[in-house]
Amino acid sequence: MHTENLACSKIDEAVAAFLADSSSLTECLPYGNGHINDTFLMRCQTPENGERRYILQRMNHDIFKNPPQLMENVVHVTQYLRQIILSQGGDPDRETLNVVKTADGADWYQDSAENYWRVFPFIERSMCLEKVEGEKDFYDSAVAFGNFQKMLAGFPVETLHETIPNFHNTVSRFQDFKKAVQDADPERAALAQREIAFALDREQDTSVLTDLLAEGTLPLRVTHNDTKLNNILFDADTRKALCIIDLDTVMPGLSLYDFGDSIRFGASTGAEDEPDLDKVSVDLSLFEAFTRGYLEGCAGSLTAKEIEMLPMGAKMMTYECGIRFLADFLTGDHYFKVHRANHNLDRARTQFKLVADMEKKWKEMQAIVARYQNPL
Ligand code: ADP
Ligand code: GN1
Ligand code: MG
Repeated sequence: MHTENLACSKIDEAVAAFLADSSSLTECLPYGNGHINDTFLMRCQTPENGERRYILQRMNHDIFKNPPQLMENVVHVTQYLRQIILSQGGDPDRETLNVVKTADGADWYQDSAENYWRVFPFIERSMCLEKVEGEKDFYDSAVAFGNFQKMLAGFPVETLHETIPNFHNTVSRFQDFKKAVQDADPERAALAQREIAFALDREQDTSVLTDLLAEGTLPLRVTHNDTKLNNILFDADTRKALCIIDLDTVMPGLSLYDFGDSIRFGASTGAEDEPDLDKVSVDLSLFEAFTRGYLEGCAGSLTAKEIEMLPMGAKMMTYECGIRFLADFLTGDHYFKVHRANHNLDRARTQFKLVADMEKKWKEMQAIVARYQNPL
């Protein structure tokens, strides 16, 4: 077995907990580009000499404080989706994640170093895009995220645990950011002076969504909350959106969170960590494609106020992600995985460049949304 580069020593224990016969494992290597969990691709030989692949993940329990509760959400949500997909004649083995049990019948495994592990079947003949390659892909992802929310509209929301409290509460994120500025490493703070000022200047925006939620103007729904493009798998044969993954943050939330988080990642002309800011701007054609797809996927379930606020959702999710990256940079990169010096600062810069560009293109973004709100 190849176990090159394995991030944690107890992985063998985890593999043994999930596989009836550990000797069937032929390879286990780090996989994917997630910023949070440690993800591995396991290849196993079947008794018929075929191959079966699985995703093995060590859940990040610094971030997700209660992995058993998180897994209860994931099991509950995937079983619910499975029933809906079946009732619609779909293929639940490909259109939703499925949790693989340990040999003891549990949904997760805790190793002797207190790491929490889980396994999903690898969804074969699928692909994960790290960047939008065309309007059609982005539109498809929008329909899928809208449809995901629609499928979960009847989910018993009171049974969901809050896996990260205040995840998209921008007011509370701003408080955390200000604390990070106070506690910042001085050299890092000096490098990020302009970005800190940019973020502080926009304090008055931070309560827009929380106020509308508190006064009941925007409805609470079951949302995904982490709708970036690499949290969706596309069918490799048809290139259609196939399966929404990374269900760790499925929680009550605003539709604007899902819309906005997709826009901040997918409607940018540059990568999330592009160091050359000249390459980073909001592509309005992509913004329009996503708006069209998301409203189609939600199939009439969004209120007029939600639709009107879509541009604000995009701006606030981009700003919020920017202050999260910047806070992490200032305090030593403990949250998001980093792969080079100043990586989180580069990420924060792209988010703020996008916020500034949205402010410039605000009227156009509103006009695009209005066209879909009042179709001719
Ligand atoms: P993180 O929370 O760290 O972002 P994800 O759950 O998103 O972790 O997984 C990381 C990557 O692994 C995904 O972006 C995707 O490429 C891949 N992946 C995750 N689950 C599956 C699966 N069941 N089948 C195929 N690929 C998967
Ligand atoms: C993280 O897990 P991943 O890589 O899909 C983060 C999101 C951020 C995103 C930025 C649980 O998403 O909130 O928007 O990075 N997830 C968590 O790329 O914090
Ligand atoms: Mg992910």
